[in-house]
Amino acid sequence: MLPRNGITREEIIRITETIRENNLHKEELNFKIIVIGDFGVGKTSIIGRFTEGQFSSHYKITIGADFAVKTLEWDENTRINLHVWDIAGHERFGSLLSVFYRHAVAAAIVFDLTRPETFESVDKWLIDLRRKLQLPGGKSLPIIILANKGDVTVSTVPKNIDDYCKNNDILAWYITSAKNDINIDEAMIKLTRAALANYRGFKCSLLLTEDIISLNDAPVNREKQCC
Ligand SMILES: Nc1nc2c(ncn2[C@@H]2O[C@H](COP(=O)(O)OP(=O)(O)O)[C@@H](O)[C@H]2O)c(=O)[nH]1
Ligand SMILES: [Mg+2]
Repeated sequence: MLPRNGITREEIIRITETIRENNLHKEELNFKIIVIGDFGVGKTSIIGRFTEGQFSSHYKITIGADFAVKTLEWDENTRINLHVWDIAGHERFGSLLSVFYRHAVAAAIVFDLTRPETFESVDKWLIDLRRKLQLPGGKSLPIIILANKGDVTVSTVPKNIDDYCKNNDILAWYITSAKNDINIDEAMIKLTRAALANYRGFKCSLLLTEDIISLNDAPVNREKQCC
């Protein structure tokens, strides 16, 4: 067989097969993460930065509910496809259709440091989110707050933001910049880690329930490792 760029066809097939085999054992998870907040705070830019590694200063209004996917090779056993959902011009109402929230496992609420009044809206978004999205098993939804456009100013960070997060069961908050790529990956990884812990905890409690049911059916001594 003729070599192509120095690699034979057989070698290409062998390498492809090795990659396929290496990946077969991986658990593949699909997580929906939603990004909410007022119009113009930088949601679409943050999602673009995280999923495409790009920033465009050309103003582009998001049309229709939209999402972008980013695949994370989380560890040697786990691949996570993050479906990051963007809202679609309904920001002005501060309330979204339940279908947008459905099956989400985590959320980022964004405000704009150059318009401190957008922090006031965070509460409105949080109320809408909690009203329309409950995780199975009563788990707490991982939520982070992103104080965006930190490249322009940080003097407007709300003084009460730590207390706000503590009092409202918010996982963490970050000063971000979609423009200068500050803290976006860190924030999204933190959110994903919490969603994964929830998911594993949920699977674990399902396994335990199965155990209880089957133990009731047929009491046998056995050990089962969970998570
Ligand atoms: N300086 C700066 N501008 C940003 C940043 N993120 C977004 N923008 C700009 O803010 C405007 C609104 O951003 P966009 O992502 O469309 O906001 P959305 O309505 O929340 O989706 C656009 O002109 C962006 O270029 C940032 O981190 N820094
Ligand atoms: Mg947008």
